[in-house]
Order: sequence, then C-alpha cells, then structure tokens
Amino acid sequence: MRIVYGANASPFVRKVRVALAEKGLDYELEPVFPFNVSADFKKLSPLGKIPAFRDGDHVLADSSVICAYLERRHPTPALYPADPYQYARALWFEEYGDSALVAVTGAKIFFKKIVGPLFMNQPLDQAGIDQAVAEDLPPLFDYLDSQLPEGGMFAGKDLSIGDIGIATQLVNLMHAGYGVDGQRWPKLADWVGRVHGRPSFRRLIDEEAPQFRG
Ligand SMILES: N[C@@H](CCC(=O)N[C@@H](CS)C(=O)NCC(=O)O)C(=O)O
Repeated sequence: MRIVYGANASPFVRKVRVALAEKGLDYELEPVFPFNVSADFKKLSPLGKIPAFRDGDHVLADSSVICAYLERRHPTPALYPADPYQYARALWFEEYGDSALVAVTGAKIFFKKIVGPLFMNQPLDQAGIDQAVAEDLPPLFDYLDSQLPEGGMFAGKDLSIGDIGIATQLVNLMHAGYGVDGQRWPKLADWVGRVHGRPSFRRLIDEEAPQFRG
C-alpha cells in the first residue's frame, strides 16, 4: 500500500503525485496540513514538511528523495534521462523549481494570495504580490524560456523530473490567478500548456482548483 501524506495544494506533494501518475502507480493521499504538524507525523517526516511517503514498511520524506526512490523501484516510464548530461539537467531544473521558483511563486504569490488570506486569516498583501509578479518572476521566466528548445522539454525529448519540478510550481501560480505571458515567453507558455495538459497534471489541477475559488 502506497500513501502520500500531505495537502494537495503543496507543489512538492503534487510533484510526487504527478510522478506516481506518470508511472501508473496507485496510492492514497492522506491529508496533512503543514506547519504545527504532530509528533507522529515527524516520525515520518523529521523536518515536519510535506510530503512524506509510505510504501509498505518503507517510509520516506522530501519530494526529491521520494521521486528518486520511485524511479529506482519502478524504472519505466523513466522520469530521469539516461544520457548523463540530460540527467544532470533534469536534476538542475527540479532543483530550480524547488528553490528559486518556489521562493517567488510559492512564498511571494501563492502564499500571500491564497494560503494566508483563505486559510490563515491573514490580510491580503496585493502590493507585495504585484511587486513579485512585476519584478521577481520575469528574470526567472527569461531564464526558463531561454533553456527550452522549440516544442521540447527541459532535459531531453521526453518529460523528466525537471519538467515536473518546474511545472508543479507553475500550477500554484495559476491557482493564484497568474500565468506565463505567451507574447513575452512563447516557448515557456507553450511548454506549460503541454505539460499541464497531460492527464497526470490535469487530473490534479481539476481536483485542486475548487478550493481556491473563493
Ligand atoms: N524539500 C522539501 C520541501 C517541502 C516543503 O517545503 N513543503 C512545505 C509545504 S509546500 C512545508 O511542509 N512547509 C512547512 C514547513 O516548512 O514547516 C520537498 O521537496 O519535499
């Protein structure tokens, strides 16, 4: 029995769920809201962060660790390229999503627009959000657009963990009401449409969206 522990709005939980879906693996989602987690949850995730994962007797934390485990345990379809350089690029873009991108799309936009006001009774900081959208996002999108081949993926020709790691952060951006301007970043906008259109992402986006309309 596989269990993903976490909230479906988390980009890191979504990264694991998309990897599971791409590999055709079933699982249950056990809801855990981050921040002030229980002592029992910290036995699964010592840093108290979501996601955690159970595969029978095996327990893991951290989306990157969980995805790497899934790849070794269920190698096909591969989400990590065989070519050494493309493999490293896939890891790089996963890391870029997990660090640089989430710092803006997560902390400065999704959290301020959705999590704080809707779930934590915090006032809306629209000026802070506007500033992040106008000043912090464009350099990240400039870089990402520059790294994509026309009609392609971030690391080799097939979907990889690098694509999933970037695309999952952009789902949160979309839930907050923002997107990638196709006039300014045409390759990135085209790529995000293709990746978010895959059944693995589409199903989760449709599941998550209703809770943010409000
Ligand atoms: N490196 C971790 C990051 C996970 C993470 O930051 N999750 C957030 C929710 S999106 C969390 O649990 N935050 C609570 C906290 O930092 O205490 C991973 O990839 O799983």
